[in-house]
Amino acid sequence: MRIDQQQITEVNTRNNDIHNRQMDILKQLHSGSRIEEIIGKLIEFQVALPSWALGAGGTRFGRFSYGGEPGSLEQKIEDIGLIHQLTRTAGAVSLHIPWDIPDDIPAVKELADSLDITFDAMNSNTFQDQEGAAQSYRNGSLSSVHEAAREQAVEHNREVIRIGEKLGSEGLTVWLADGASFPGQYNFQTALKHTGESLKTIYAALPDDWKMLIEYKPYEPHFYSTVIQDWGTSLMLANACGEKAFTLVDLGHHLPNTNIEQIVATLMAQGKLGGFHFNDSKYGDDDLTVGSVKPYNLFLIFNELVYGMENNAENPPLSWMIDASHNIKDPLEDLIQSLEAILVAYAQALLVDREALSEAQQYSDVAQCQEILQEAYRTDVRPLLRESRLRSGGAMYPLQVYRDLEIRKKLIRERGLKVRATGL
Ligand code: RM4
Ligand code: MN
Ligand code: MN
Repeated sequence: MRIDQQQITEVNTRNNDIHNRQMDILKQLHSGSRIEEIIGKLIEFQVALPSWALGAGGTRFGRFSYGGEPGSLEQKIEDIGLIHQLTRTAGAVSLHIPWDIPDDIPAVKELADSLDITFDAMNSNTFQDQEGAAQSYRNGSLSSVHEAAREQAVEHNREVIRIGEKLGSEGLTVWLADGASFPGQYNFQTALKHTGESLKTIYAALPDDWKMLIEYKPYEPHFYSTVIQDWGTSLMLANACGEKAFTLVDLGHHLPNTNIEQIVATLMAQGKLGGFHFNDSKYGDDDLTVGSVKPYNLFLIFNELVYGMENNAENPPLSWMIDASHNIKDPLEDLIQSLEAILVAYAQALLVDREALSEAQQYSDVAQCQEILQEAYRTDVRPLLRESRLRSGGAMYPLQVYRDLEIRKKLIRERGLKVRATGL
């Protein structure tokens, strides 16, 4: 299903008066050229959507279908196409293998191309046993004491690279569920050593122009220890692999109140932040809609990301992905909201008067430092988002257009009420 571009243009022109006045005010408050620069950056910014995020959400206690779920990888890519058409920000998909193995690679590529969607980092999955697999990951994968299990997990990652190469992806994300549920269950040093060796073997199969992204997480699914528990462990493993290996920060993978913005700054200063997963949380890895609980925190993190992108030339361009669950919301609406929150935080961070901030820091004018940050955070930057979407052919009000055009109803008509998404 595609939206008629004409319908988007019609709604856009309906809202133009107020929008133009809002833009004028922003240009008066900040210089016109600065505003132009920010709009340019917003147009460029693209976030990958994971292939598993398009199906109905829920928790491990229950799953509530919304109807019209995508029944194939092709339909998932079509859904991303719809979001991208409305927002012009979702120009990439991040595949989870084996949940979404493409049957017909050239056809899937062609479809994605036609929707202006590229293939971002590939995600391997060694946290679930696959049907017919010789080895079980019950006792770990890359870290397992069982050599055969480690080998199978390494081979799976190699396979994911091979699929990704055919699709034009340039990255592999490794997230390990490996850990211990109880003290004494495994030897910390042995598990870490095995993991390091397994990662190096995978790294050896990494094409030259690829990045390997190593994710960390302090707990869950194991509740006593995880092998790659924090950014320090991830960085250490990445450094041991080589220059194509990087740390990936997932917002939900931290203990409460961790200073994530400082982690981002530290990694970027080392040129080692390679990927970023967006979500929000109140308690743990809640995977809530981006910006729904702690938008100021997201702004502070973006403030460091922007500083790093402007000052750390040695840090590669980041792979951005939404890694959230919509629970009881319509997935497409939820993803539109997440993209909006990401761009709001990005625009606010771009608006920070960095020169003034650096000067205030130089004089240790603490109150002024806070004023400068909050001045940017409290600016309503949404007109800038609308302007960037207007210029790139998207909808100024994506969620409103999605609802006005009754897209979910049409998807249900097309695919049925009781279909269940493949994968997760
Ligand atoms: C994990 C981790 C990975 C994601 C899986 C589904 O918690 O965040 O990035 O791919 O969930
Ligand atoms: Mn993640
Ligand atoms: Mn997670």
